[in-house]
Amino acid sequence: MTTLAQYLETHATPQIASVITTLATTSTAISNLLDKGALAGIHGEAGGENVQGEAQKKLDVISNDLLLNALIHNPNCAGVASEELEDISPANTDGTLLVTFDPLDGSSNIDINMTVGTIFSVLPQKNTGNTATEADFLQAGTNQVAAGYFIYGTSTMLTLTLGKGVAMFSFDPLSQTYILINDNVQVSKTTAEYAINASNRRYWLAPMQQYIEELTQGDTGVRNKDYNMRWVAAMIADVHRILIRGGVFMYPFDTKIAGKAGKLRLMYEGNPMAFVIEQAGGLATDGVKRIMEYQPTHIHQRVPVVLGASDEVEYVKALHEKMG
Ligand code: AFP
Repeated sequence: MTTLAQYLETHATPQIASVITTLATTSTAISNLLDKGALAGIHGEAGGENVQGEAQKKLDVISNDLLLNALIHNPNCAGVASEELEDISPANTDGTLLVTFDPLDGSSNIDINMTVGTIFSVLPQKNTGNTATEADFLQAGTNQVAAGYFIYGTSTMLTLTLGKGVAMFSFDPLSQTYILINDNVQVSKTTAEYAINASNRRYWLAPMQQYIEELTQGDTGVRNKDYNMRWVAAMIADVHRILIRGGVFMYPFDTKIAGKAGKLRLMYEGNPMAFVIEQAGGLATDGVKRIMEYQPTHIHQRVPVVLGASDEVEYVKALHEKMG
């Protein structure tokens, strides 16, 4: 049995290991709160809105505070950016790493006792010695040195990439440690399963409408295959399923809200998940362009997402190129 601590000792720099350990320790506190559920008084709305204009759940706020507080006390962490907070939080000027996180992805699932998770991305701080600013965070996803997610499902798990493949860990409640269960997670090149919120169909661009139309034609249609659909409304869970049994996940460009390129956030969801999926052999684009090559202009910027099985992601790209 390999524990997370043992894995980090041989695969990560001491600085990255320390930050991942802080994230892992905090994830167990979040997981414990989720286990207590309604008994811990954590269900329901917190009463405010986050920077994205979304109603905050109590547990969104608690998870955000737990992660923020733990990370800013880690000497290796130079700054933190959270999906829930308007501004970045500078931490230790001597720190060499910046951390971005979505404290509780899929938070609408909390009250219905369904899967949620914490997504994180670790970037290098190039301005060590100075107080971190938003500009320090505006790095392309290709600069990430670590990324992954904690999934609070029927069991709590960690999926982690340090840029050399993807490892999956399962939390053992007895020893209170994460145990390695797969050190070489791979996304299958082909699939017959897709994930998309189809209620947004009328807002999609023509190539995405065409793609989903083809997938729903079944084995007598253009794709000669019976496709199945799944949607958990929590990106971590949909991505986790793809890592386990394959698939393609999409939150494409839509015209639902003027000026917003889809729903998902580049720095808290798009980049970390793209890093994980690519490291597992899949692809992650905005439909055409590689997500990790976006040069961010704002920490809360949105990005259309098409990720997972490379054959499908390539097919979507070809449709966009053909149909314009
Ligand atoms: P919340 O964390 O605000 O619930 O949003 C989750 C999410 O960003 C992503 O994890 C899901 O894939 C997506 O939104 C679900 O969106 P729909 O509301 O369109 O189903």
